[in-house]
Amino acid sequence: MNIGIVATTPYEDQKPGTSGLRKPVATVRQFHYLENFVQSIFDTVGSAGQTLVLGGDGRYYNRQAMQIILKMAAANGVRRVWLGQGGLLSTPAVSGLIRKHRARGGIILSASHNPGGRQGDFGIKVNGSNGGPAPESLTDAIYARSQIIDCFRILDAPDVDLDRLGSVQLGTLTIEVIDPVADYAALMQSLFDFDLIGDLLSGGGFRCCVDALHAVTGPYAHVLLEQQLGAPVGTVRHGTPLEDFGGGHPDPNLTHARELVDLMFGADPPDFGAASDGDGDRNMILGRHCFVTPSDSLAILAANAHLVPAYRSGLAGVARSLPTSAAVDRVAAALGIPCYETPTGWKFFGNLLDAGAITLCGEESFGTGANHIREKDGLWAVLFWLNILAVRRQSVEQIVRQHWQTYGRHYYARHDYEGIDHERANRLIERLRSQLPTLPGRSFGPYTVQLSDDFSYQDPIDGSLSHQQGIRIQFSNESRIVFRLSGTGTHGATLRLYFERYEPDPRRQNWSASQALADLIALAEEIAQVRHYTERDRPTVIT
Ligand code: G16
Repeated sequence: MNIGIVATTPYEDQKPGTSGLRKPVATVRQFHYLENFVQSIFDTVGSAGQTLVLGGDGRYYNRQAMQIILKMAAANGVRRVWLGQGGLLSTPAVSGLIRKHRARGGIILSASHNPGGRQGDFGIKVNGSNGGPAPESLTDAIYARSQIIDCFRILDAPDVDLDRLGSVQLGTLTIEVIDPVADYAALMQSLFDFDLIGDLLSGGGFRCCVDALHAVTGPYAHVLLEQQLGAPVGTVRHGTPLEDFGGGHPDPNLTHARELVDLMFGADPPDFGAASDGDGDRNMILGRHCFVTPSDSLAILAANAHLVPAYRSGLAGVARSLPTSAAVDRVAAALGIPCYETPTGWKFFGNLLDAGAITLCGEESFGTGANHIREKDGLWAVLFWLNILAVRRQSVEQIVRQHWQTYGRHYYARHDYEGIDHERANRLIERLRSQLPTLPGRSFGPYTVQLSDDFSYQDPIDGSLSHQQGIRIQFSNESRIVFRLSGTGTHGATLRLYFERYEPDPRRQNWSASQALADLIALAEEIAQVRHYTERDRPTVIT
């Protein structure tokens, strides 16, 4: 088998965003586009003699891209690749495998919650040796390399059988094709009380529905919930991964997981409902006629962590991203543990987790996780909730309402304006930035601006600085509006507006979020002229 050294020319648009390189399939399939980026990864991390983990969410082009990457890994001197059978591995499973095998890192082929299929998106995420998303310093270096690349290395070899378990040799590279679920399932068993959850799920009185949205969590959920925990077959819906996610949008929120939402808000719903995204790192939690916001979910997990074997001895600390509500801050204060506020992006939790400064962390974007791996983890959150329900034997709604009574309710909503004009989106942000110094002290009805800035973060562990991470306008009555541009969209710009209002009085905790936040939503319009700049009269998605 010969190693080919193939001349190439750079593509300008290979800068990774919030979560790796994410592009339309048509872009990734351009001549040498994938090869250029993968060679830039190998050149930057130093691949010779290394062990890597390779997986993907099964979306269109997953298998073809796997073959190219394996042949390039062989030509670049990689020693061993742990590969999920069929090219499948969820993002949390990759993180766990990197840690288990002390690998140099991993490559995950996924555009996460973005649609798949021929017309959809494709993505390449790079993870480091701690199992977490590559920090900005590494993705910047990969990008810099991609801008000067002039050749890539690839082995001239037949395709690898991705479906047969066992070792395969590709030149000097050993490929271990493994069951994608087994190691992850063992890790979950080490964290949760499977006997207790099993009693709940198999007892007959409790009904549960997990919608895998035809994405990667299907095989994991079938094994964990139905085979190991004894939930009835049929508990997991849409559990077969499809290249186009069955034409759906694998994003677990109130808009895109519509079928599950209709079930949970319909007549005689199950007791518990959950969904995950394309690559299995996000989660949405529902009860009967009850949606748990991701911010509340994080706070409730933290407040109930002592009920779960892995966290029985307490939490070192917690962290949330800037736009996530401060619900978890109140739990941390009550527990007497630190709470960190980071920019959006899971990579910012990595140092805190590695240093042992935090145990749990989460984001408003349906991501929750802990120190067992270095990615957010959809099924872990589902099992955590089931463990709590199995101990407390209350409904999801009772648990949420009791939480609000104890800590107060953080009304919360996110408005997304997707596919808007880049230039207009930037102008909105620039205009807001120029207003920031003039806002503190100004009153808008009962809302007086206490603080307004463009969030900067200094990593408490390595001191690195990240600027312009989101514009926050904080009011004296503990309300907040945050504006930021998404780092994961692939068509035009996506503007996100986050609204939060704190209500400690249990008698005023029964409004809908849209009622409770109406004033703040109007205020955002007044301050930022959202309709004018987005040329839209309403958001594309509200969560
Ligand atoms: C990625 C990151 C998340 C982050 C999200 C934000 O999620 O892993 O940590 O919260 O992007 O996206 P945006 O910049 O669009 O608001 P994922 O699930 O797409 O990998």
